[in-house]
Amino acid sequence: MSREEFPTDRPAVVTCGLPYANGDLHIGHLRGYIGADAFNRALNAIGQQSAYVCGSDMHGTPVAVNAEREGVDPETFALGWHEQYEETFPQFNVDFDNYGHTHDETNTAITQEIVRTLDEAGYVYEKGIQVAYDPDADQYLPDRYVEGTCPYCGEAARGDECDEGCQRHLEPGEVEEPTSTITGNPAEYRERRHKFFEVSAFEEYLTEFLDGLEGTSNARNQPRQWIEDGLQDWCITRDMDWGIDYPGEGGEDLVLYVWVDAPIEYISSTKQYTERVGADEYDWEEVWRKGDDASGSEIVHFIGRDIIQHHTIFWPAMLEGAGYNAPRAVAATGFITINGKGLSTSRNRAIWAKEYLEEGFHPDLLRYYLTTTGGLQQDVDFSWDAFQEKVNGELVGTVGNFWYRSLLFAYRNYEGTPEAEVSEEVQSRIDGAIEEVHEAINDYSLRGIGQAATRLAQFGNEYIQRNEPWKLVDEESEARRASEEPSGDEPRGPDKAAQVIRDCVQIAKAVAVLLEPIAPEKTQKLWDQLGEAGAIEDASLEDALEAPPRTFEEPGELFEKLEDDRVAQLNEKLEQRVAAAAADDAGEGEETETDDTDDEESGDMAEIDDLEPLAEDRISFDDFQELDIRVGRIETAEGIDGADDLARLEVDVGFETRQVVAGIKQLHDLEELPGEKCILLANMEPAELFGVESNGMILAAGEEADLLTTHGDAGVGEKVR
Ligand code: B3M
Ligand code: ZN
Repeated sequence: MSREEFPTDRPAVVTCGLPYANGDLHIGHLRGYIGADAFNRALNAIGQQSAYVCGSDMHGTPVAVNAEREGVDPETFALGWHEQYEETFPQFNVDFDNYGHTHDETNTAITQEIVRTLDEAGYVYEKGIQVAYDPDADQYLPDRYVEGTCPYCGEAARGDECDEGCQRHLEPGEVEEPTSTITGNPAEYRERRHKFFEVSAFEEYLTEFLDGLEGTSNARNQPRQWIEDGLQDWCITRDMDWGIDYPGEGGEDLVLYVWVDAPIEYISSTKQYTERVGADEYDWEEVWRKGDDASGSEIVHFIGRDIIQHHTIFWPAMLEGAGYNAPRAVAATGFITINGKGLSTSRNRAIWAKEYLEEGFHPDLLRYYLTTTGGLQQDVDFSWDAFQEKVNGELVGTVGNFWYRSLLFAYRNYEGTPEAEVSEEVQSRIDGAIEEVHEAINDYSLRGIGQAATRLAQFGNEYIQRNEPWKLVDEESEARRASEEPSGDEPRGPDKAAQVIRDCVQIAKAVAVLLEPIAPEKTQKLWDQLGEAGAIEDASLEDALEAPPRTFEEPGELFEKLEDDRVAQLNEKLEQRVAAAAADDAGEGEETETDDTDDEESGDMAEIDDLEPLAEDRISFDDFQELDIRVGRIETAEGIDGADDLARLEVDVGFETRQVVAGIKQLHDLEELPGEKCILLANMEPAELFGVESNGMILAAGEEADLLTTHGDAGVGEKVR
């Protein structure tokens, strides 16, 4: 089913996964909030009515565990963080139309109403299950109170999520070798009665829903696999005090699982927005309530790729069961790595929101970096060096340079916008850029939006260079001195100069209009410099073609170069911070992360006589660099019919999934491989084996084809260097 393109005449809502109100915000969070904010601004710019709503996620063990650690009750603890987030987001120009939280009255009421509706419709049932219990702490161990091993991929996992491995949601009792995070003791199991939501009843609905779902491809493909594997019903209650009370009978001592009320905040927050501005301006029910209009909703969710299952299985099933509209799109973004390594808050390997601002950097620089470095699905690496390159190259060198030189020239020679018509060439180039933004929006490509603007500025620089208006202006004064008009058919001198500068001013304005979703504050400054009235965020993309005011003041430069010594300083600070955290860790003698391997000796030394001698010939570092070796994750593995040794693998390499043929059929239990990380030579020439194309080579060692892997936090898609 293909949907009517944006803009449509129905109101849209853009949301972003709710931050748990449990700690400082960092660059990993910001990627999502900034991205969704930019998308919402872009929708507005093309005339799509849209609201951007979100809220703090106050419940669940992520909050309770951290509150307990601080010795504060969870409500006070969560509210404290909530208030901080409310202050922090605007500092990054993240402009929510409503920012609520899951513990408020609106969300409590809507959550309980939805659960009651599901119950009345027969989708909720009670069942006895084994729940982890810590006898020493005399406490049940929901979710983050228990850790163990993922039954699907074997990675270390939390009670309700395989956060280090396959990212699956885990049901109570599923995690293997469970230990209590309170005492470190092995958990016992006890029988408890809990409420279940019958997700399995929605198999057909969800299959169809996924076929029509827009956004990133991972948000369609992963859940398809989960459906194929068989949908499990979902336990929606927990043995805790902190949360929203289960509203029906038989659940008096239970609260709802945090993942029930968290997404419902998307609805609640939209409702609060309507309550503030009035239904005439924005009607939340038109967005969320299922009406007669079968053409679907304009609900767009931005989320992290670790919570796809919640948004594409549980959530649409709940919405459908309770009579609400399902999302039009789920855009699942990749993670942020820092200097090529996984972001780790406990290792202090992160760029904190506060820290970034305290360093004195403008929020729009980070907005630009995070939205235009890599596609949505890709993991994006942040390093101060890459940040510097992007800022100096694209923002200072291309956009800022073009803005400043064209406006300054216009100001000095014409005191503003020269009186001339915009040339056809420039008019159609701007039209093209506007079209690119439309396409990017409909592809959910933030990078596409940013690139449309930056490329237009690039064109502006080339245009000014090619037409050399400074020479034309000189010709004007020479001509005046010689009191003769320049000859030739083409207008030369003053007319031509005015024409070129008129074009440049228009391009400068258009770049600002196009870039506004990503750099709202900097583009507002350019808007002011052009003498435009009002807010650039209220401008529509078409305004890019409207003439700026005739006169304006002397412009100033809007971007500042980031110097090498500053970057060196920032790098050092970050290194020291990470080292200090590691030292603390070692001092305490306890692991704070689960991804460290233990010291167990495995893989003994091979017999020297059996080894291939070391190569005599050396290769250069450049030669090595030519090998594009990546961390991958095996998605599927199956034998190739007719070939004794060969297996066909599908390997996720971050940007795409590669089909690879490997001689491991006899040597590995193929069913065990999905979910395993592997190392892949990605730029191996493609080859065909038994009629199957192999597009890469899995690296293995030894007679048994021991598959190479990584043991730390290197993410999928990362380059081996
Ligand atoms: N609070 C944070 C996360 O898992 C979680 C998101 C809720 S979105 C409804 O990324
Ligand atoms: Zn797993």
